[in-house]
Amino acid sequence: ASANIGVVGLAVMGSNLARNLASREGNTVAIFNRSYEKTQALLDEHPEAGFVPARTYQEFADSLQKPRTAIIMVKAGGATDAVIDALVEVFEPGDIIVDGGNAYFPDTIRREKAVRETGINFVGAGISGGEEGALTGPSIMPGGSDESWVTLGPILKSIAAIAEGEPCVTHIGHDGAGHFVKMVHNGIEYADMQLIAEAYDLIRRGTGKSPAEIAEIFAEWNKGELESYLIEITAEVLRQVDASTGKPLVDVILDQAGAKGTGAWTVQTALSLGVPVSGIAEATFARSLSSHPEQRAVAGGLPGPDEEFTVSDEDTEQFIEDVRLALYASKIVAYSQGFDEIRAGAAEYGWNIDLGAISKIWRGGCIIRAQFLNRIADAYAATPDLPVLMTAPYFAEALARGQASWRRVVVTAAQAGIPAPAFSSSLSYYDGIRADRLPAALVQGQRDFFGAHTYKRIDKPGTFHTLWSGDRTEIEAEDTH
Ligand code: NBP
Repeated sequence: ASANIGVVGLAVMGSNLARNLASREGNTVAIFNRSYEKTQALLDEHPEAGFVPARTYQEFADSLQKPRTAIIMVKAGGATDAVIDALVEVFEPGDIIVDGGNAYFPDTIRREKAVRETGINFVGAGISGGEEGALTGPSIMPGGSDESWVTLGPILKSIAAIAEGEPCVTHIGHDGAGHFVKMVHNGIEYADMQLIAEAYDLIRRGTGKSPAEIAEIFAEWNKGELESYLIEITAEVLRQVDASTGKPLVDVILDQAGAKGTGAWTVQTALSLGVPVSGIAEATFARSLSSHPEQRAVAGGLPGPDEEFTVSDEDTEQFIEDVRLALYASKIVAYSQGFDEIRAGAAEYGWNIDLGAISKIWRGGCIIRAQFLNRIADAYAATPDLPVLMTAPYFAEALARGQASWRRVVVTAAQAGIPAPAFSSSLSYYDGIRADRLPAALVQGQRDFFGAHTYKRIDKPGTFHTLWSGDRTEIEAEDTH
């Protein structure tokens, strides 16, 4: 046995992760892929990596020093189960199996429980950063046992991205905690992307600026508080000219956004936890709306506003600044909601999650990396049990500074007939959560009327019901919610 770490699954993510591991001091990497061609190709292309190839799972296990550590990077779902079953056959108690794919966290909880019964450790680790990150340094979100982390921690720290001197990996919590946090990361990513897209759309349709001109605006924004990987790549995409038509590339790309499901998982999970992640939900639904050409074709005939929307030259600068501030405020809401979901998930599943540590490991390697995450880390450092992230002084100030602009942008979008679901739902969330009183009181009244669901009063304890179909007097009732 000559390898200290192994990788199973050598498609783009696995081969890049294997190369990343091999490039670090002291690592010898065993590699295995179901079909041997991929193993051979990786050996041929990267002789410098010193990989130890295996043709069978048994050979793979034999090539690993004990306790064995292997990272699985295969297609999420049935393929992951197949590989786990095969590894369990050839591994021994004390060995560690890591699933680095995009698993749905309930699957990870199930797998961890099943594998633990064999004495083998199982760690579900979210890995973000795409193929580039896998090769040069991803952000890694491992769950699993404390015992596994002792062995795995140093290895993962050696391959993770570095942000401000710290590796972008931390032990998130037990069993499915890592994949849960990776899921919410992706949900936040959906919201961030949709907000940027809405900002672009408003500026383009309001001012008539070209994609290349808007690219310059985003590049400028990237020097300030919005600085982030997603803003940076947005400028790159908007600058790109299509070789075959000479048009801006963004104008020839079909306007139907795809999704691999992690946004939907984030929203489904939030619904069952009762956490309003409205920004992420709207971003996910916006992709769905875009991807129904048959509906859009018939709905295209529905009327919009009578007047055409144009921002005058003299108002252009203010309008763009308004959009920037609306984007920043909505982004704060989206992150606040995402962290709320992690907090609720931790409570539900019994994970001891350090929210500040999560914001730190997202500063590098992953798709939502941004300066902004330092502010989130500061907020949780000051108040670890902060109930609503956006109420931290730094964010509350930013929202106060941006809210007039934010409101103008949402009004403008509505009047102009430009969809801005993430901007407007974020603003509604902000106004909802800060409201003294909500019309939920009326909803409770309605529920009591048709279903005797009862209500509580503001002026005395107890649970009450009005005899709606009788004489409409109020009685004390059992609490049925
Ligand atoms: P894919 O998701 O395309 O999976 C291909 C790999 O799965 C191949 O190695 C294939 O082997 C293997 N595989 C399959 Br399919 N069924 C198998 C089975 N029954 N037994 C053993 N191996 C099997 O690869 P990828 O795009 O590199 O992604 C790997 C993982 O990383 C996925 O879970 C994905 O969701 C995740 N991912 C993450 C990011 C990110 O940014 N974090 C990006 C992309 C992907 P074969 O060669 O024999 O067919």
